[in-house]
Amino acid sequence: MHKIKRMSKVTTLNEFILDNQADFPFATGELSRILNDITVASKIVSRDVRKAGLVDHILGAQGETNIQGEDQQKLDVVADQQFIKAFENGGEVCGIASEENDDFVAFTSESAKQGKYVVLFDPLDGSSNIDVNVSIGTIFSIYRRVSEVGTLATLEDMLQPGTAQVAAGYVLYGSSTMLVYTTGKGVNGFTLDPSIGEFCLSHPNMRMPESGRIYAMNEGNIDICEPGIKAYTQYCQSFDNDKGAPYSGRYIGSLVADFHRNMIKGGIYIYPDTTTSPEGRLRLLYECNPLAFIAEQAGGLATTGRKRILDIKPERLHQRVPYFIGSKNMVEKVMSLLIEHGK
Ligand code: AFP
Repeated sequence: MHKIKRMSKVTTLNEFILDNQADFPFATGELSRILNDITVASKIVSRDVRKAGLVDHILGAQGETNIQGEDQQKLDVVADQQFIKAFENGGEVCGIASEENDDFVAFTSESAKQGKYVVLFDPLDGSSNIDVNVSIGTIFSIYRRVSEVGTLATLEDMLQPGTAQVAAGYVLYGSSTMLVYTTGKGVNGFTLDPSIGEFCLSHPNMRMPESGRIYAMNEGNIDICEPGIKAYTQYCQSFDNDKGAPYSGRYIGSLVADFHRNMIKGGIYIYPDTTTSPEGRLRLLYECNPLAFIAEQAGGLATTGRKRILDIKPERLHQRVPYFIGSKNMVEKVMSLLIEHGK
């Protein structure tokens, strides 16, 4: 007799969000609806990302006019508009700030002014990888507004420290599309099943290994970094490190993809300040804070090399910071070498 193999139950992202709604701070269903809006927008962006090569090589390059005589827009602009539209129509969000736009946007409709949340996001990070078919991602961060409900969103709503985030996540458009998020109760990952168009729970309760043997850094910058960075890369390459053998260097140049790999395998991502970018390269609000929240929730660390990312009080929308994120022991090691070697 054949044994019937029991299939495990598939939990969709929507189901998961509803099941865990009671865990959210201020559980009224609004945050669930924002997460749902993000899900829908990211499915649309995922579809567009999958067509990127066709757009370039068959339908006409982005930024040009396609064969139907329509203007092709760059994918990062398309993604930006897609997310803004989702938030504007959703009714829970009173304003947004995006890496793509110089200024924040306060939604003006009466229903949006009643929204209690703001969302900060990078619609398509790693966009220089689009042309060469390498993974890219969306990163988002959700805060309660600090301004009065019923009014327009303000700059203060946007400039909150990372510790005030109520949810954060990323979507990775890789060999499959994944959405990973936290509401401060652990981290869960969902893979998009293209055949049914649903994100399904594939990585429950994600934990970042405490240590690893992968380091990700643009080493072309090594001579314009402070001496502690060189000391750390030499440590990574040495037989005298904690693993007794050289680590692997892996640098995709797409923060979401480098971070996601390190979340699963253990590792560190480094983007320090350099003499040419004295503040660092990555944006505190759109890239660093959301991933720092996720890293900490998964047992990892995120710092500027000297202090915790989530504690920084932002001064500007597009503020940049040096960034060290990943497995706890690895971030601590590089921080100790930065102190030992000085600026
Ligand atoms: P782009 O979106 O402009 O490609 O920037 C990507 C990014 O913010 C991050 O995802 C990469 O890790 C980092 O910049 C790459 O920077 P370098 O090209 O200087 O290594």
